Amino acid sequence: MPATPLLDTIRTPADLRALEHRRLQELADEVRAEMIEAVSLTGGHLGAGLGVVELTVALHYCFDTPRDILIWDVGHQAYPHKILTGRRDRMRTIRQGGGLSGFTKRSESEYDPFGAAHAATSISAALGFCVARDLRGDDNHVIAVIGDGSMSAGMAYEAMNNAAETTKRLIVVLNDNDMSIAPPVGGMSAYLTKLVTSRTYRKVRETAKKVTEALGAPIHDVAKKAEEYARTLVTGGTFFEELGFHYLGPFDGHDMNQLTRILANAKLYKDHPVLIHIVTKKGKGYPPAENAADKYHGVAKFNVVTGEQAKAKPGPPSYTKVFGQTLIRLAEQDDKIIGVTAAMPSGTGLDLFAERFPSRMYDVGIAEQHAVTFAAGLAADGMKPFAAIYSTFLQRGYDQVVHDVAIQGLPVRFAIDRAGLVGADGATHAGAFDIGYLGALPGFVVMAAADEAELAHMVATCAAIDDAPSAVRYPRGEALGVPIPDELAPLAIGKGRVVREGTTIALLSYGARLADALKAADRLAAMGLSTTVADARFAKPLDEDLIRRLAREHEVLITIEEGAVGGFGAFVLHFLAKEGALDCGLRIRTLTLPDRFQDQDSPAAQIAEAGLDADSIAAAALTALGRDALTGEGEARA
Ligand SMILES: Cc1ncc(C[n+]2csc(CCOP(=O)(O)OP(=O)(O)O)c2C)c(N)n1
Repeated sequence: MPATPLLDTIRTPADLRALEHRRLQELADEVRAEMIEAVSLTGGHLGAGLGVVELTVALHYCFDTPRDILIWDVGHQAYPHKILTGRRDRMRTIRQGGGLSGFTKRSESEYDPFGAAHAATSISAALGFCVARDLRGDDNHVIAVIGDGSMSAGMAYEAMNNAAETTKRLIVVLNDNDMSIAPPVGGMSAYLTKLVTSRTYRKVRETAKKVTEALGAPIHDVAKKAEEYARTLVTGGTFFEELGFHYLGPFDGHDMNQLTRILANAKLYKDHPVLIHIVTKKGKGYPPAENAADKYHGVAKFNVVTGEQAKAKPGPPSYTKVFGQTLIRLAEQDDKIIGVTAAMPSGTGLDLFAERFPSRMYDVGIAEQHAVTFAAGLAADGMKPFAAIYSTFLQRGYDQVVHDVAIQGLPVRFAIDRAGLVGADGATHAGAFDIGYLGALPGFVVMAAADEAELAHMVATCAAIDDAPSAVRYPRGEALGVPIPDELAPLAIGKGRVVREGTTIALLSYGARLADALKAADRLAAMGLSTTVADARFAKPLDEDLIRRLAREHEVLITIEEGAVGGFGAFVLHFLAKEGALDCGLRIRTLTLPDRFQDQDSPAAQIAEAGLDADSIAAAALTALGRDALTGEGEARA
């Protein structure tokens, strides 16, 4: 355990504010050590939090939280904030079942006024708090902290564009560590670098400060005037100024004196929103993180001394990797295939594609909406774009999926990773809704992979579909170890497959729950219940012949999917109702995720909680038959 004598005296930020200023850095050092120790035991987000330790201490020192509203963008950097806001004793439960969330969460603490996990929501939310305050006639401060990576997202600009005409008092801290998860991309990133590296700017700012000091102005006026001189003299106003912000910076975000001075100073601005540009180092203070290419953005458990992370047991590759490798195979035969990612090259497996085809891979930044319409443009001009986007992040681009892709029938291929429950990342990252939101769109081909060989075939199927949008969903994590065939044949569109023939019960699985459906069938067989297991493959178009047959020839039909209510099961029910097939007493049950947001837990515990493991599937079939869910006792109907 790190020695934490000062931190031991801090239960809430009020205790921190009672400290002498000269002790703040000492506290920051202890918070950093505590965070490294805690995350080494749990795994989680490390680099981003280490980079904002000084900022976190300074913010709680300068502002009266929770009365002053502090909103962290994404929330993955809020571990130091959690340590300082009464959650230190639960840090070792982070991202585990029943433990702290890995992000900010309203229900967790009054110091988390707004929850997050998706990027670039902080300025909009903060603006809402500002207006509520202004309408109430209150005088609390509102601060949003946003990273340079998140500044690549459209929402940040929508909010900044709207800020100055909406409130006079908002503080935005731009935490510029020149990193997203991967290196940041785009014009704004280049612009920020220019601001930071502009030596003339820095020099003039320093000179201006000295001049103002010499004139004997009070300390806060000194900083303010110095910035104004520097701005006028060198930049003539920045991009942020044009949007109506006072721009202050760039400052060293690890210099406690500078940070507390500038934050105190920012409180004085009452006529315009303020943007404070600080420069920090992702992974600061922990050499293994500072030196790693990814700055230890997200880590497994690790050895504090060496920084070495626990290795996953050798096993099958992840679905992500299978997708990346398959796309490379296909792209070798087809030079129209293009990879598109929204700031997630390694998360989507497109980093592999980028190594092989650097000129055919586009990282557009944290900009899912743009990624989708950019891909639509590519498709409209004859290319074959694969937009690889997590299910949860594609939600942000949904209007673009509808308006730019589906209505125009453009053959954009969507590779939907992290479909289904995602374990430690919890509800904000769960891929719960894509089956419903894509299956609702006319003309879309919507698939889910039951294993990695299926995924490879489905990616090949997407590549072959040139007259319609298509999508394939697949889960987080390791695949099943099923060999991937040498020949990748496109599947027959809208056709499922029967994996096991039976007579009494039909289990119709859509996607990666198939393995558990087969296990459930084994259990049922052991009770003498003959069970058919089918893999639907497609949620759209549905395999109507298969569904008709399963409904006609079995007493019970169970649909299984790792997605929200209103997905595959609903489509099957809708079809059967239309056919009148439900009028004859078919016993049908739809197994989906529960109709509530599930918190983080181990993947197996989440699946069991959702009632989608083998035992739950078997129990659902037994109950539908009127038998005991556990023992299977009771009589099946003749
Ligand atoms: C809408 C959305 N897309 C993608 C992500 C995945 N993601 C999480 S953090 C992150 C990088 C954020 O970079 P930055 O804001 O600079 O913060 P840093 O980690 O560098 O502190 C990304 C892309 C996300 N959270 N939300």
